[in-house]
Amino acid sequence: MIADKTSALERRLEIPGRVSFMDGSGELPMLEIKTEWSTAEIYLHGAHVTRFQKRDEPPLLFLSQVSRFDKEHPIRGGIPVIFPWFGARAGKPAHGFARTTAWELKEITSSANGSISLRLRLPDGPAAAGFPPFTADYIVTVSETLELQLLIANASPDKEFTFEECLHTYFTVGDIGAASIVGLKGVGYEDKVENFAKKVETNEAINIPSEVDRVYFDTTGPVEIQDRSLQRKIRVEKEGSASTVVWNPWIAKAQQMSDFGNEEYQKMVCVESGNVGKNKVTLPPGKSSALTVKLSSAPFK
Ligand code: TA6
Repeated sequence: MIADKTSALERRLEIPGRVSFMDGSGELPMLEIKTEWSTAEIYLHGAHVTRFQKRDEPPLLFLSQVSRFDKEHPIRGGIPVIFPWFGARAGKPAHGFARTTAWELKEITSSANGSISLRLRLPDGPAAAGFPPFTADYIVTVSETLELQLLIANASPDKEFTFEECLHTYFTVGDIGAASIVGLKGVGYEDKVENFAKKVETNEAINIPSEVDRVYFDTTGPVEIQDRSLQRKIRVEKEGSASTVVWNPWIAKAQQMSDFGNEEYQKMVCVESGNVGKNKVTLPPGKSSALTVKLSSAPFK
């Protein structure tokens, strides 16, 4: 039952009718946030936003129907928080430990403009061994848009802190064959599907006709997902981020992933905002960084 898993502090943070604690899937603690425009769901496990849905719109975020919901595994879909490394790392879990750690809820703010903000903190733990002391806070603001801010501070008096970070967002599309990504023309990228071959994007509108797994570097501009099937465009604006990752596993990879449905590749695309690879962050002692992403949507014909 949720009662025994929710601390008195967390209970005190609830806002009747707007922010409620409940048992999510797998009995993992989850917060449901309701605003006049939208509903959102966030798990303490991985500080993972799994749902953002505006009134009269399909969900903005894709969540796999066969995702695992347990303390050991990341949730498949929504917005995994990738930190302090991106991708594979020898002897370590892929994409860091933040997405499989239970974050602490520190604060809930209800603003006069009707938005709700949550601040969560990544607790210290053995997984962080080998890194200088740091703090990682995540602020999620729900309104007509969804805003996310990952704040990293190097608490070391004398050591640099180098890390990668990425908000690995899974977006819903009506039909991957009728969706395009705009905003990356002329940007250099590494194509993981072709053994990290270095390329430059030549397309104004990127279509997804097969497996796509690309890291675009040195790009700070907005990206738009144009969905002709749902007649919706999703805008990804960001600050403090120099990398954009575009991913769709397509058929073969979908079949290899036990927590992803074989046909689900048709209904999602990841457009991720972060600082990875050559864009990784190095913070001097005592310094901090902010990765900010704002997600919005509008009709698209
Ligand atoms: O962000 C793209 C990517 O790095 C892909 O290479 C693919 O592995 C994807 O992330 C999912 O990774 P995961 O560890 O969640 O299965």
